[in-house]
Amino acid sequence: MSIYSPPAGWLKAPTGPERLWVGLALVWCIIMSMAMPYWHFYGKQNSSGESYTVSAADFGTRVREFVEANTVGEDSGVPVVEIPPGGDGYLQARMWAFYPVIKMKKGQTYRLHISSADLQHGFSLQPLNMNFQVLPGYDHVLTITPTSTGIFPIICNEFCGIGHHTMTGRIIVE
Ligand SMILES: [Cu+2]
Repeated sequence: MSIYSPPAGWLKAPTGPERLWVGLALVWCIIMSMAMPYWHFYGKQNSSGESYTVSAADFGTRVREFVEANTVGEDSGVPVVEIPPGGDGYLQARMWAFYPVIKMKKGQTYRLHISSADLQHGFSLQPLNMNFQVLPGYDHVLTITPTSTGIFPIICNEFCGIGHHTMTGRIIVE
């Protein structure tokens, strides 16, 4: 409650250019609101909505087994691990790296499990602008079918400490 009331009749309906700008902003709000459900169905870049509870230690074990069984190379000291087509891959986010480097083949479908070993991180796949949260205690499963080849950097987009800006990973699609 303000100290003084405004004079009676202070509120005037917008006229002229103000009316035009308010109208344009309203139309744009409606377009952007409709873009959300549109992109959900036609964008094909959504989370598959699958997630499970997992302890950081258990997820670490799955990552280790996945790396031991499927390593095909090395990239700056990090193992490059190929997911068997139609199979499950494991990616662990931790301060301040994504482990391991994931390799996939174009046109094949994969289940990529993502979790964090410590605190909240973000999974942002460039340049596709696919963004997911990576949380400790949750195994978030993304069903992925790569449609183009190349090296796709992963960057962490949740501030996670002093090394956050160096936290990157890679998905290689052949
Ligand atoms: Cu991070």
